[in-house]
Amino acid sequence: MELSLEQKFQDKIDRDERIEPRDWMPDSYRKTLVRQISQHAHSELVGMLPEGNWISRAPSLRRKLGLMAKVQDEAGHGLYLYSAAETLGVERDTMFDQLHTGKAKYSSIFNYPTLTWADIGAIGWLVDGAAIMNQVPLCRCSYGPYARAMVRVCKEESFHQRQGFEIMLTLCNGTPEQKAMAQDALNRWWWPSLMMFGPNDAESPNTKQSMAWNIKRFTNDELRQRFVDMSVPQAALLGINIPDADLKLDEETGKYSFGEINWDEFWQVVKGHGPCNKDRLAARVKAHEDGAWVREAAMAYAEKQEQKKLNTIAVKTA
Ligand code: BYC
Repeated sequence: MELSLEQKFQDKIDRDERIEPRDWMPDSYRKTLVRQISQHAHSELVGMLPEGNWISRAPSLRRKLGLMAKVQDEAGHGLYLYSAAETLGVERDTMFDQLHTGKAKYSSIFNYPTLTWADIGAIGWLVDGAAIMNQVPLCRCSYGPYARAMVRVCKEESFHQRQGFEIMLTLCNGTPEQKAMAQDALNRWWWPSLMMFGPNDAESPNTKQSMAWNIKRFTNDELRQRFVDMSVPQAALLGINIPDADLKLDEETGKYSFGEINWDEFWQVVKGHGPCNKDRLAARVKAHEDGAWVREAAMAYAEKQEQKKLNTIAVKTA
């Protein structure tokens, strides 16, 4: 019996093989990937903003260079991810329009303010830490271009995470005021970092299908739990306290149980009503508009090169 295209596709997924851009795929698989990859790309771009505004205020030249390199890396991640999404047939300008008009989602985490230098440490340690936990499994995602992009992204993210932890360690080994600043940053970034993993599994409409397609390899709650288990000993090493009175080690499982996340806050932020949503979007739109001349110059240069090539061919064939 001839297998349907859908059956052949699912068999390939079940054999843990990669799907490539020219392979047949169900519309719903394509749509899910465009949704996830474009949201991920937007997160990288918007993610540059909370850190970018500390470049001019970094406490030393060395810190400034490190932070500048990190922010540039995030721009690169955005580019790999937009390119991966484009292989699914969606135009980059369409994705930008969706971001700039507020129709597209991006990670809730970037709608919180960066009030002190310690926030830059906390973002590297916790936000990049959460990003790696979520993204390492995506290196095994069934869609080839996304999985391959994630390999490089994860290498760079793990460097960012170490850089952030080192900033926290320096502050925690510094003056009492510096240690207090690190504690304050942990207090403000802990819960939003847990929210990055998305709603609880019971409230996550996309997880089941994304796992059946090998896009996601673990559920939101599984990854969140791993993140908590990884971070608790790191906070102990820093000598600062995780702001959760319900955090408790289960001796039998070796896992930490933790308090209830404020899901109302999460959905408010996702729906555009977080502390910085409006500022982030305005800054992003301004950056896009200010960069118009660069895109125009690049297009003019590409057209000139193309014309030169055509002229050379014309001369050769004359
Ligand atoms: N913020 O059914 P669910 C980074 C949405 S790290 C906003 O569980 P899914 C970086 C979700 O989109 C951050 N929205 O969805 C780090 C869905 O809405 P739609 C980016 C969220 O897709 C350092 C609805 O809630 N990382 O880039 O199965 C520096 C229901 O959720 C959030 C990625 O994007 C949230 N936190 O799972 C710079 C990783 N959580 O689309 C940059 C790739 C959920 O149905 N993405 N929503 O309207 C993923 O792994 C998955 O998409 C998620 C959500 C785990 C995030």
